[in-house]
Amino acid sequence: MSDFAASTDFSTADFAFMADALRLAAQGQYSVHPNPQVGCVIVRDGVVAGRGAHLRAGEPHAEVYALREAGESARGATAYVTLEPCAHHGRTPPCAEALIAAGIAEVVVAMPDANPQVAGRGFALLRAAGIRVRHGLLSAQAQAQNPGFHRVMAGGRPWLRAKIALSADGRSAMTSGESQWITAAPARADVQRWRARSSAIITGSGTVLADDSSLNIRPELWPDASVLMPHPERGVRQPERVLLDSRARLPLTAKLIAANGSVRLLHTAQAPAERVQALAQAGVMMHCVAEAASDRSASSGVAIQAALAALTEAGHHTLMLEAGATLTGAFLRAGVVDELIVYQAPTLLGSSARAAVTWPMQRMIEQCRLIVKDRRQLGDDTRTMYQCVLSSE
Ligand code: AOF
Ligand code: ZN
Repeated sequence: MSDFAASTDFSTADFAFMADALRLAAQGQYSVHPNPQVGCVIVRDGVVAGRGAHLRAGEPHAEVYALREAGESARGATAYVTLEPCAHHGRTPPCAEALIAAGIAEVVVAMPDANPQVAGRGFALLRAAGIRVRHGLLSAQAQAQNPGFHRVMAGGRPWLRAKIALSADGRSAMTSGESQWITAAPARADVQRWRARSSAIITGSGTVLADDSSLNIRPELWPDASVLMPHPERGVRQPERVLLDSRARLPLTAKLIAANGSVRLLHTAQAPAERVQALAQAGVMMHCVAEAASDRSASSGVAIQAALAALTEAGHHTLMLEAGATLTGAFLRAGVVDELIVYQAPTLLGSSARAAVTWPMQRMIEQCRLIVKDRRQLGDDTRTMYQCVLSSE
């Protein structure tokens, strides 16, 4: 971590330039995973000389684009960056060195980078080169832009959003499991955006066997994709699809396998070796993880904590759960859901239809209260974003 305290002496102009850098960072929200969204603004004599955003892992960082645009004006200028400039040779060379080489006089940072490869080294490099460094400007906003990245880098678990779709009477599928479609096109387009903001989409074998869903991003369902996505002509980044399937029952003919993008299957020692081998040959990344200790049916047999550990190990920090009632209930009860996205449609599915979340409760004291973060209308459907207070840090 940084070895010096956050500053408090920021001017109105500092706030405005950092707000601009945060807006730039958001350009990477659909494309940058597994890297964080980062933005940079270079200001010389009160005038913006260069702006940059990190858009894709493996491509230049925000500072590099901003320095390129600033050219000679970078000499003696101030750089506003939403994350501590990196000090390591990763997929790209260190930004701290690039800022030094360009003759930047001052660097203002929103928040330190907890990535152990950076963690204070970026600040140290800059200061050793005689650059004035201040940090802590709009840090809460920068933190909220990459909650999963920051928590994983600090040794925590990925950020997890669970999505459910409900009828007006709170049901999410018929007894047969049939659930297509409850919500209409605007809500389904919104789901596409949440998928695109995730590094992986998790589902359970029950859902895939019932719906044969591909769970990938289809820009044709997403009318504003070309506006919101940088370089749409380069195609969308497909989040990894993750299947919790203890017995590796996924058919080789499943759309999940045929669709664009990679698939990871987490199974347990219960899975027959020949199924594991056949799926691996079909290109599915196979992982054997621990079995849930009790209540096996609740999580397809795969232990949720073990699944999250495997996904963290694989580099994921922002996950979306799109599963049936059993798996959604198991994740909620495990306290690992950070946000619950509920789409509700103006329709009644009747009293024999299924609940969205399997979580047997007997008494009012057991209820799981949620905090409403946002509620809006999407066509005739509503979307409510809930914060799960139960989620354990
Ligand atoms: C910055 N500016 O714009 C970003 C940073 O694999 P690499 O080389 O892309 O490095 C990724 C790491 O660099 C990432 O985990 C994070 O610590 C940092 N990201 N740093 O100075 C940027 N995107
Ligand atoms: Zn960098």
